[in-house]
Amino acid sequence: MRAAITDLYRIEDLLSAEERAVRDTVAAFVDRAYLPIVGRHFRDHTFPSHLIPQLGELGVFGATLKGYGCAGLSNVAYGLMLQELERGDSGLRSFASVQGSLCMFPIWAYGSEAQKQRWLPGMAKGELIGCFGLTEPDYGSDPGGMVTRARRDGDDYVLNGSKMWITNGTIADLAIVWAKVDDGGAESIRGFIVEKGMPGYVAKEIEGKFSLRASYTAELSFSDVRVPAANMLPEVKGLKGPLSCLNKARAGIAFAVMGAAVACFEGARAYSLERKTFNKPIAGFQLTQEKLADMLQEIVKGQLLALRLARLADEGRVTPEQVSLAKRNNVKVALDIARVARGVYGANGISDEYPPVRHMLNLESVYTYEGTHEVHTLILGKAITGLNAFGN
Ligand code: TGC
Ligand code: FAD
Repeated sequence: MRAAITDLYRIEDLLSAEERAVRDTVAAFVDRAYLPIVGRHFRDHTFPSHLIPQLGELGVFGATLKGYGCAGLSNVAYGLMLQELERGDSGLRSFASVQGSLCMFPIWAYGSEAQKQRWLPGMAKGELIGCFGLTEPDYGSDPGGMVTRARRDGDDYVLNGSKMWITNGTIADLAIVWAKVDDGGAESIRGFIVEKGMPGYVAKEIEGKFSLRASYTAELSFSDVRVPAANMLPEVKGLKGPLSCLNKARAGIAFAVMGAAVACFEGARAYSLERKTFNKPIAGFQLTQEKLADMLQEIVKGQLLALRLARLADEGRVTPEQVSLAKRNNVKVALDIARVARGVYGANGISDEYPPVRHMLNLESVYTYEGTHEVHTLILGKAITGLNAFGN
C-alpha cells in the first residue's frame, strides 16, 4: 500500500497508473471525509448517508460495469477502491459492495433493457440505493431452502415471506429479492425488484448489533406485496442468479479486508513506537516485533492473493473456488490481525478512540456474511475431493 513498510513487496509496481490514481483518490476521500466521523457513527449506530453522492462521483458504485453511467474500471481498480473504503470501516465498504455487486450487477447482467435504463444511472450516482435480500431467518448458509414465495396473479406477482440481516435495508429505494415461484410446474428461484413504498413491504432496522454499527442492517417482510411482472429479472433462473452476484461481492471482499488489516497494522506499529513500558517503547520488545512481523507477512500474502484473483477476473478466468479461497483466507487473517493489534494497544485497545476494536468487531460479520468461513471451507473441500459435505 502507500507506506513503504506496508508495501514491502512493491505490490505498487504491479498496478497501472490508472489503478493507482483511482486508489489514491478514494484514499484521500476516506482520510478527509470519513475517518474523522466514523467513530461517532459507530457509537450512534448510524451510516453517514450524506457521503453517498460523493461516493457516486468517485465512480465507486458498479465500478466494473460498462454503460449506464458506470465507470467501467478493472476488477483490480475496483478492489483497490474497496480496500481503501474498508481501511475506513467495513460498513462503508459493505454499502458499496451491496450497491454495486449485489444490486447493480444483477440488474445489469439479468435485467431487461427497461430495468437497466430505469435503475442503473441513478444507482451509479448514488441517488438510488439498493439492498439484496437472499438470507431468511431460517435459511442463511442454505439459501436454496428459502420459503419466500412469489405467486403469479394477472400482470403481477404476489410476494410473501421475509428476509433477514439485509444491509442497507431501511434506506433502500429498491430491494433485489430472491423468491421461489411456481414456474409452470417446477419451482424455481427468481429475482424481483421490490420498490420502496409498495404496500405490504416493510423494512425494520435490527437493534443490538455489536458489529457493523456504522451500517444499517434490516429485516424485510413481504405481506401480499404486488410486484409487477415487469419487475422480475427476466434473464436468470435458479440459485445461480444470487450466487453469481456473490462471486463478485466475495472477490471484492477478499481485496477489501486487507484495508482493515492495514489500518490495524499501521495503528499498532505507530502506537507501539510511542507507548513505553519498562522504560522503552513496546515496539522494542521481541514479542511485539513478532506480532508486527506476523501482521505484515499476512498482509503481503493477502494483498498478492487478492491482486491475482482480480487479475484473473479481469481476464474472465476466475472460478468460484478461487474466490472462496481468497475470501476465506483474507477475512480470517484480517480478523486475526485486528485481534492482535487490539492487544498491542493494551487497555486502550478496547476503546473506540482507536480503530482496531471497531475493525475487529466488524470483521466478525465479514467472517459470517457472503458465505461463512465454514461454507467456503466446504466449497473448497468439494473442489478438492469431489465430495459434497454440505448436507445429506
Ligand atoms: P448447488 O447445488 O451447489 O448449486 C445450485 C446452482 O447454483 C450454481 N452455483 C453457482 N453459480 C454461480 N456461482 C457460484 N458460486 C455457484 N455455486 C453454485 C450451481 O451450478 C447450480 O446451478 P444449476 O444450474 O445446476 O442449478 O447449491 P447448494 O444449494 O448445494 O448451495 C451451495 C452453497 C452452500 C455453496 C451456497 O448455497 C452458498 O454459497 N451458501 C452461502 C450463502 C451466502 O453466501 N449468502 C450470502 C447472502 S448475501 C450477504 O451476505 C451480503 S453481506 C453484504 C455486505 O454487507 O457486504
Ligand atoms: P447459519 O447458516 O445458521 O450458520 C450457523 C453456523 O453453522 C455458522 O457457523 C455456519 O458456518 C455453520 N454451518 C452452516 N451450515 C454448515 C455446514 N453444512 N457444515 C458446517 N457448518 C455449517 N444476507 C443477505 O441476503 N443480504 C445482506 O445484505 C446481508 N447482509 C448482512 C449483514 C450483516 C451485518 C450480517 C451479519 C449478515 C448479513 N447477511 C446478509 C446474512 C449472511 O449472509 C448470513 O448471516 C450468512 O449467510 C450465514 O447465515 P446464518 O446467519 O443464517 O447462519
